[in-house]
Amino acid sequence: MYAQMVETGLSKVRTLDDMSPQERAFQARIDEGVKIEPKDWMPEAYRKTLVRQISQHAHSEIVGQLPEGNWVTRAPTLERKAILLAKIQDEAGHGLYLYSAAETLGVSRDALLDDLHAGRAKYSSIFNYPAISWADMGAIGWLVDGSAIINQIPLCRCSFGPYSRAMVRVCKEESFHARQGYDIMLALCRGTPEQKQMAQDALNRWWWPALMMFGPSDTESVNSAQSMQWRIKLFSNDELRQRMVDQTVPQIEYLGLTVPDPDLKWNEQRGRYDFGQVNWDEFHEVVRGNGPCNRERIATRKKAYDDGQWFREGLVAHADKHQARRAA
Ligand code: BYC
Repeated sequence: MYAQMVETGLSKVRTLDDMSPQERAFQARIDEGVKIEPKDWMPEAYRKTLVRQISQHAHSEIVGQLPEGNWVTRAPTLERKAILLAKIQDEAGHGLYLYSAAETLGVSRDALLDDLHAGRAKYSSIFNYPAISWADMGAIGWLVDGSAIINQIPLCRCSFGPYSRAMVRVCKEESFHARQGYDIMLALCRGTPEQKQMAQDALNRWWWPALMMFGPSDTESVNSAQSMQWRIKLFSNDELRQRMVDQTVPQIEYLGLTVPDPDLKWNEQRGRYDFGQVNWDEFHEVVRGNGPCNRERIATRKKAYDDGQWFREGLVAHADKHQARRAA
């Protein structure tokens, strides 16, 4: 198994017998559906798990701006450009809500960003793939944001208050993102044969990486059991991946495209699709930092951060000036 970046101090799921009275009371609140707020007592491992997941999620949002940023200057119409810009800007906002939610747990945004820039932090594997054609803007909105919605709608009900509230707004915006992606695909599929081929090519390249977004299979998912006990996760990785397939295949059929999976088959008994094996070797390589664009993504983020230093300093100087005036 590839390395865990954060040691939460837990090697197995804690049963009620393993817990102190305080931990038992905490688990009881979770089981009753009570939201945990930043000032409430919480087990250190719960706090660390949240910092890990929320910060990885925040990093994914801001690194996730990069593949689409590549197409802002080349969008085919002014309208498409305005929509794409708005979507990318939304992702920056999602990063902000999430870093803020992480900060309520006692970590600083600067420290989290240091980890990202130093390659110590994870972010979603999906953003290490290149966006090489305009059709990729359609596939990303539709499949990547579509997967994000499937993963994040349950998180609106997760046990940690600031994270769950951030997710409500994020999910509303993701719905617009997925819709605009599908709209691009629809336009291409109703266009010339070459345009439809572009759409098929984008689907072929983004389908499997999108399924990898849900994380390793349940048998390999080291964090799932404890996170589910704490209601940080509500559904398993495989369950959400299956929902993605079931929801998306009819949309692919409507576009008149082909699912790039020879093993995909409707299973009458289960009432769900059976589908082929994800290439987990590829997933692990990408998560280890060896995907097609990992180095480029981190270098671009670092440069954006360094280039923005003067602006952050300006903001702080402005805030200090106002504070001094108020104090005088
Ligand atoms: N890529 O035990 P597991 C978006 C890591 S943003 C990289 O199952 P967990 C969007 C995992 O972190 C998309 N790493 O972990 C943005 C863990 O490593 P550590 C991001 C992955 O946490 C802009 C290890 O593998 N969404 O959609 O229980 C534009 C073992 O996995 C990946 C979120 O972050 C991956 N795909 O479950 C458009 C949602 N998968 O930390 C769209 C919130 C797994 O032990 N996060 N790993 O070293 C989650 O729901 C969960 O963290 C995951 C993983 C389902 C992702």
